[in-house]
Amino acid sequence: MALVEVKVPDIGDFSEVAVIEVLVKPGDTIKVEQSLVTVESDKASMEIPSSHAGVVKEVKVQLGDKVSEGSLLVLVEAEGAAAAVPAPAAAAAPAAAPAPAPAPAPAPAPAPAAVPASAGGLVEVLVPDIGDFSEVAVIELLVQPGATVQVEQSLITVESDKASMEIPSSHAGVLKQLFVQLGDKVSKGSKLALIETQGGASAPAPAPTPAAAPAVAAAAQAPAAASVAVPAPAVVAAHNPTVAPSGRLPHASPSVRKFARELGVPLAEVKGSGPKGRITAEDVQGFVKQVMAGSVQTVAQKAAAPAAASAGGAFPGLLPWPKVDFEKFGPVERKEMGRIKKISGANLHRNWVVIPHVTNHDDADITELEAFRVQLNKENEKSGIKVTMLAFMIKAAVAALKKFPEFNASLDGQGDQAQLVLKNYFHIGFAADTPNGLVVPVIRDADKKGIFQISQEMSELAKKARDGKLSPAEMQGGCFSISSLGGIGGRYFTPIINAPEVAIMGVCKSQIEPKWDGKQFQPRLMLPLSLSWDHRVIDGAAAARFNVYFASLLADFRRIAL
Ligand code: CAO
Repeated sequence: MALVEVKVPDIGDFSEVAVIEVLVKPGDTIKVEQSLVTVESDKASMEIPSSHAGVVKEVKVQLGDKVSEGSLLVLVEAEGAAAAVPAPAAAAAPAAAPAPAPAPAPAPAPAPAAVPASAGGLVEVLVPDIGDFSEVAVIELLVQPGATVQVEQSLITVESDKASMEIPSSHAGVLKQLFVQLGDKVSKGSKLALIETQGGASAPAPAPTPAAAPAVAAAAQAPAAASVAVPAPAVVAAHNPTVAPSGRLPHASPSVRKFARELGVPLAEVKGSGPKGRITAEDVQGFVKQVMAGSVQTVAQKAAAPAAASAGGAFPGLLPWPKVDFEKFGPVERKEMGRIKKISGANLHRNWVVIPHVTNHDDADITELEAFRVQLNKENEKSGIKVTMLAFMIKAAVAALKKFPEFNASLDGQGDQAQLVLKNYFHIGFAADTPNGLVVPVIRDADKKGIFQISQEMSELAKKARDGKLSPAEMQGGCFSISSLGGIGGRYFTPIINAPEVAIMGVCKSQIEPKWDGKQFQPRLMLPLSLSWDHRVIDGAAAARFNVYFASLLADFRRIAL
């Protein structure tokens, strides 16, 4: 075993390039060709591979350091290596290693190449000499047919596992045809584009820039593995397959972009946490986790959602949504859906599809409670506050949530990442029917409020809701919701859980029903209850107990105090 200094090899005219990623740490076992650091200039990003296999003893550079050819990167205890320290570029590892050529100048590197295609001013642009790289993948098309391009304007981006580069146009003119598509593999001489040159005459291909020429020469002599793994990069990290929604271009090293591509991650949508917003492998992983947890949707998912919903595309095998020419059957009129309906509709749809709902039905005997409520309202007529049955139900819900804490919870994350968030506060939402659609205002800290205060707040929030004046804050933070159709009618229904809550109580119109007391039938005022619950969090037995307890509180409200 011997200590070997691994240095920055010949990277062409690049010097004083910043280290933007350190990819190894002391103790790591590395292989020949394994990338050690990523460096970046304003024109290129490249990973510098190791010339030796072994164990990293010391990393001699830090993020932000500027390095040039010959800069010491790491000390490696090389496997079976001789004590000699290899020269940066010449210290080649196995000749078979597919080492590309050293990088050239910061100028757009691959010298544009072209051949006249015809006498009519049409020229074919070819992939120029890009060093030892061949069969590199086209990852980005930067122009479309019909576009006017300038000499040196980048036409496509190609990428290997170690570097990315843009291929510039050799001619100015109108792009008539692109011969490549995303994913195609190209090499030196591959036909790239057909350009109608300005003025109609076929312009000669510009000579390779002086900067690029040495690169070609260097490529020819390139020692194998130990040298830099970048041929003739033009602009790299500053460009990526897609432009971010913000218009900014995602910023990531070739390996990170490769990683993102393998996972199908749209890099343009990933927020970079590195210097200058650079996207790291951890950022890509974090993005995947968020998408899997459902807390983030990709642009493509968002775009696909309406189509999928209407076409049944989200559920393979489902028939597409029927497309009917309604006018054929009679006169119709079309109406835009209101904003609230659209928002609540989308939320309800997601909740219904995502949450495994089960609904338990029960009845509460509210004979005494209703009599008490009527009496209270009579006594307090002058106060202007009308006590509603819903206010009692909100208090009963608080008591039941205290007794069954898993109902006062939310799921955070999915699969083996999932956690149950148990809440130590009691904010109760109630569904309010408004001319614009359904909204759910929230009574905060209902555990700390009395029946009168809750009744008053409810009436104020319900009025605000009907007037369209509820603020978003007044609809947030709910732990559990109650949806009362009692003022309208009906027997039972299946309320949809208001995510991220895990249960909702639906109540319908109370009615006098004959109830057997053991000796005879008694007329009792019965309130129908429909409790929907999330089966990922709650079991059927717990739901039945919750309903029984809730009903027992309404049947004898003194139990609340127990
Ligand atoms: N059984 C019998 N009568 C009931 C009752 C019940 N469960 N609940 C309320 N009532 C009575 C009230 O006592 C009141 O009668 P009076 O006028 O004689 O006093 C009348 O019905 C109207 O009550 P209300 O509905 O105005 O008041 P509320 O406190 O019960 O409800 C609110 C307030 C905002 C929840 C309600 O107006 C509302 O919007 N409900 C619809 C909720 C909804 O759309 N849910 C469906 C969601 S799923 O799509």
